[in-house]
Amino acid sequence: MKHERIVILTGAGISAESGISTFRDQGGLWEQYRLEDVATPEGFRRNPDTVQAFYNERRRQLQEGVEPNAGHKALARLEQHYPGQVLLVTQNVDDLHERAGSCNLIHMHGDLLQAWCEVCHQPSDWHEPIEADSVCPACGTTGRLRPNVVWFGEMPQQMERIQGELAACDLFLAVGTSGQVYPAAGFVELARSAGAHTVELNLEASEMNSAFDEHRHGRAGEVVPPYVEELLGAP
Ligand code: BV8
Repeated sequence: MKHERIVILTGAGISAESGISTFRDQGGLWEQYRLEDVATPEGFRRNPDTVQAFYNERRRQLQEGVEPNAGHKALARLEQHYPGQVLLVTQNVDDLHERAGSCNLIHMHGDLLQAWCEVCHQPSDWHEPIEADSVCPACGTTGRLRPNVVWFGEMPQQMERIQGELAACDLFLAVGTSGQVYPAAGFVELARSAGAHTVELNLEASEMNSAFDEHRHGRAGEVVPPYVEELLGAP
């Protein structure tokens, strides 16, 4: 087996063919909303109803006919059949990797289908809209729930574990990410300094394009499955 430990980073681009808006493409979320208003703690403090509505709408959409696509399924197939370790780190807050069958998975920017209580700091599964009078299932407090999502200026989740895995990997793949948001955009450099081979699978060259050894440009549903078959077929 050529590679013992594979780390995969995904971004919004892998969910685009499932009908979920990306952030920075034509018609993306940051064309409809100001990032500062809906994806920062300051924005939430200023206008909690606006932020809750932004995430309630995305949570609703996610549960209305959105399905994992061939890109998600190929990454799950790699985890299931590859003889080495495969860790999937996603910036996405949708549940499409889980629904495609990925298990060894980290949601570094949180999970749209969880709420987080500002009083007891516990996450809870949450598939409904979060309202001003929603009650925390863990501590019973009313009106202090927010989406369990990492906003700008907040620390992404499980960073120590991710950094340890990047320092030990020998293959790093980035799928469907523009490479504009840190610390995720810096992962390719950490992988390179660990001596890993690095591959970018994206619709077009990302901000971090020059940091990758190899590039497969195209839609995730078209470029990820054949690349996974190459990895599974390699001696
Ligand atoms: C942190 C929330 C420190 C959930 C997200 C000034 C002030 C404060 C902070 C900063 C600052 N300057 C820099 C920073 C750091 C900041 C940052 O990087 N800002 C950027 C904008 C410059 N980062 C942070 O704040 C992070 N935290 O630094 O904490 C700290 C330290 C100590 C203690 C406390 C704190 C937190 C970042 C997380 C923010 N939350 N999301 C949500 O609402 O979803 S980020 C958001 O962007 C999403 O998570 C998204 O995944 C992520 C990255 O975007 P992409 O996934 O790459 O999506 P994008 O649309 O950009 O690109 C899509 C790509 O797919 C494109 O390349 C496209 O070509 C491609 N594509 C499209 N279709 C397809 C396709 N590819 C394949 N197939 C297709 N069909």
